[in-house]
Amino acid sequence: MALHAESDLLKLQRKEIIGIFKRADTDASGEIDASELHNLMESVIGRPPTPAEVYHVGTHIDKNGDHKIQENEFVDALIQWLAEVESTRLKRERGKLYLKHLRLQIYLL
Ligand SMILES: [Ca+2]
Ligand SMILES: [Ca+2]
Repeated sequence: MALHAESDLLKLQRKEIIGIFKRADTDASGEIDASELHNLMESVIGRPPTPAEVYHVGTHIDKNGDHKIQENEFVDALIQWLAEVESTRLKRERGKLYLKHLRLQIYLL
């Protein structure tokens, strides 16, 4: 499904994500390198990430393979991640609703 226009929420998310990117890019090079990614992950997960974790996240976000994260790569990855989180949440809620419906059916039998 193609997105015709970004929702306000998405615009807000994009702005916030760019803000996170700019804060993570501590030397203002316009890219997040491995050590900046390490620091960003530490602030997110509350402990220093292992080199494997940094590598895993880095290669997932780094689409052009230059071992650095550009702003568009970062924004795309986080928006996709947020969308996945949201759809998982919706699925779970739909599941709960289904269960409620099922219980009601059983009750009415
Ligand atoms: Ca940088
Ligand atoms: Ca890159």
